[in-house]
Amino acid sequence: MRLTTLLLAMTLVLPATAAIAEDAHHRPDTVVAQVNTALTDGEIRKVDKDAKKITIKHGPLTNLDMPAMTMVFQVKEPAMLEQVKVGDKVKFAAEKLGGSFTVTKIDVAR
Ligand SMILES: [Cu+2]
Repeated sequence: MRLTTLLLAMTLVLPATAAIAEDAHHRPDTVVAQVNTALTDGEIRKVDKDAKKITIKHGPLTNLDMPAMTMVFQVKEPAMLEQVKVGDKVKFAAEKLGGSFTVTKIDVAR
């Protein structure tokens, strides 16, 4: 009788506990995904195809903990240098790859 009561109690409690754990587990993932995919506003100041570098006046980069500034970035794909020209307003993402600040995604804002 006691065992039956215990099993019944577990059956009732476990699904609720699992649901809470699932919820708590998924929330941080969602936040990380939003930070990683967030694009920052920028304006192209210089494109150096030989050095595969690009100078961008950018807004705050929250994932890199960086305030707004003008700086030089590496580019992940050389083709990115063909997509933009000086003066273009862009939306871009940057990460620190191999110790260098690198543009990983860039779109011209239209
Ligand atoms: Cu910067």
